[in-house]
Amino acid sequence: MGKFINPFLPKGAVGPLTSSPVVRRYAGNPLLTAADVSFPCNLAFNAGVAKFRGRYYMAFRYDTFRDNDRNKGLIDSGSGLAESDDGLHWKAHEKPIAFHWKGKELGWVNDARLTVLDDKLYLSFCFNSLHGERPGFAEWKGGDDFEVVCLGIPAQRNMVLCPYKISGKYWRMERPVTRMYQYDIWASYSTDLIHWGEAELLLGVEDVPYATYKIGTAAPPVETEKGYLLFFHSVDNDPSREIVYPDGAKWCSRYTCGAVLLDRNDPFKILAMTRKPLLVPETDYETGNMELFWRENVIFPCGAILENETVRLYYGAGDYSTCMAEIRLDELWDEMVPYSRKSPDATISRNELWNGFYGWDEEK
Ligand code: BMA
Repeated sequence: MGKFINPFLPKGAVGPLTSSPVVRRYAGNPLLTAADVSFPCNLAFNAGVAKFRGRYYMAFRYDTFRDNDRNKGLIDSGSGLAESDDGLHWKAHEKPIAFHWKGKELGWVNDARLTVLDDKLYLSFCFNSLHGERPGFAEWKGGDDFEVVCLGIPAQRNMVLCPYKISGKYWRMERPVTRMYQYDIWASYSTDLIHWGEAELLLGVEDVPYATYKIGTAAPPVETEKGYLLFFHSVDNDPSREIVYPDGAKWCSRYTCGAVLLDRNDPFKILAMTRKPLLVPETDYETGNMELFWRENVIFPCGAILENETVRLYYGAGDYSTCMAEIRLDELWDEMVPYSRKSPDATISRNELWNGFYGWDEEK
């Protein structure tokens, strides 16, 4: 029997990172800030984006501070729609989105991803309930109204409905809060969008060299001739980066972005991965400004649109604004190396468990 090497042992600090030269930030960044929104809010970021029936739609997250003062904390968060003819110039709707669920309206619904599926526009989200953060997705009914289709159980963010079927089944990604401090990407299938199952691990933190803490689906996967292209966010923590905010909160995370290529017929099979991050917080609108930003060193992509062999990646910057960067597909392929997941699935045999999981393995 081969020796089991525990892939989950904590990693050391990742150290300095830089964005890949194949990523070109849009010169007009940021695309959207709270100043472009007419209803009260202070931050407009983490926006899902999709092209639906020839028009571009964006569902951005808005956050509102008590008395417009970041030092007094948040009193509201939600989502708003914006529309565009070209994906660059956006006009925000005058009202926030209303999420209807069984006769009530859900609150604090944010971090939207937009998915076009069966010629309908769906919005995947996370919302706060009295029993913790719950994910779900909703169908657009026109205007600012979305009808919730399905909710997940708590302790999850980054549920993302996929825009394609695999062997006739719908699929979605999820990101449960697992193993204390490492949060991985999972996926599951459904035949009716309501009942979900056959869940398995899609990508683990241990697979991403620049993640030490958590990863999550960024945008709904993009179909290419080589397979499904899945962008993910990746978080590493480093105490040497610690920022202490005026309210005493501490922050030492950095959010970067990478990508994996998934097999078209079996998305659980990873064909290739960017072993270095594509996008790393570097510009002043990403690395931060204590007066302006909510969180420094964050880029959080939620939308990817492929047009003319170029991906437009829409991302939240500094938990403050919505930005965009472009990546040409041919250049992206050069950044990706063949890869298969370290841990084939999230199970462990009895032998492996006793030999390695609790840290007794001699190769530790
Ligand atoms: C994550 C989410 C995102 C946010 C990020 C950085 O946990 O809450 O909405 O952009 O943290 O603060």
